[in-house]
Amino acid sequence: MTRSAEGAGEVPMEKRELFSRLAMFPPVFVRLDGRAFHRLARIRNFRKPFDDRFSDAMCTVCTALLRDSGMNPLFAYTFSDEISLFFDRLPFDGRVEKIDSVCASFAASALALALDASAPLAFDARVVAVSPEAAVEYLAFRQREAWRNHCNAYCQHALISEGMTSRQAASALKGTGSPGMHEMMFSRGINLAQTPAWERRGVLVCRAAVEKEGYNPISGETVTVARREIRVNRDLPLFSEPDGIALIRSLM
Ligand code: DGT
Ligand code: MG
Ligand code: MG
Repeated sequence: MTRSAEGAGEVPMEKRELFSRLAMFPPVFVRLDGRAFHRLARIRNFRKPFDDRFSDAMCTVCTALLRDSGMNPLFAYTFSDEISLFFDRLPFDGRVEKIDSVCASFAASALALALDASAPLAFDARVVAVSPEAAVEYLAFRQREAWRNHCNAYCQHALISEGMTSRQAASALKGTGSPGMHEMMFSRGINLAQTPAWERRGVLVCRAAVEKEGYNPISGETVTVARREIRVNRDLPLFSEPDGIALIRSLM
């Protein structure tokens, strides 16, 4: 056998796994985003501008990530086709490739089940290094994106309903800021400040302490036990305002 045919003899195979040891320290967010979900939305006929069944399915994915994935993120924030997972401790010794790939593949299979999908779907994943302070800023940043996405989705839908193609609608809206979009929809009878909160501000999925009545078979008494339950909050404050900041801090 020639030297070039042996090839790998020069560099041991395990050394070719260039990124497998790349690791992060907590706290971090892992952000997942649906791959080409414009196509999924078209194929599955998602309601426009917002489909509460799709949002419910994304919340089901968040719940599964918190409860069943074994990775134990502290909470999840979701809007549109994205999910941000907050980790105060990292699984897999913080190894980025492993965290990203397991989060994304777990989310994809959970969403496929939730939507009863007949074709595979995928998420991409990235890690975002934060500090506790930067975590609050990060969530405010994603929530601003949720608001922009919300205004854009309503305006796009309105213009397309009036006869524009999606390309024409996108170019008509280019450079129109949120106030302009607000006025555009107001003149069509929709107040963008009064649409459902989950459409404007996204949804938080977190654990909350609850007290449950239990029965102690040894003493025969009814006792109160503290449990942690997963809660889906569709009525969020602004993460840039004091009550939103307090809510996030209470989770961390
Ligand atoms: P990507 O992320 O670069 O692979 O490509 P996309 O197509 O996933 O683009 P992205 O993530 O910027 O936008 C999310 C898409 O998902 C966008 O086309 C609208 C769609 N989508 C998300 N939520 C809803 C919904 O509630 N209703 C409808 N009709 N579409 C939605
Ligand atoms: Mg996407
Ligand atoms: Mg997206």
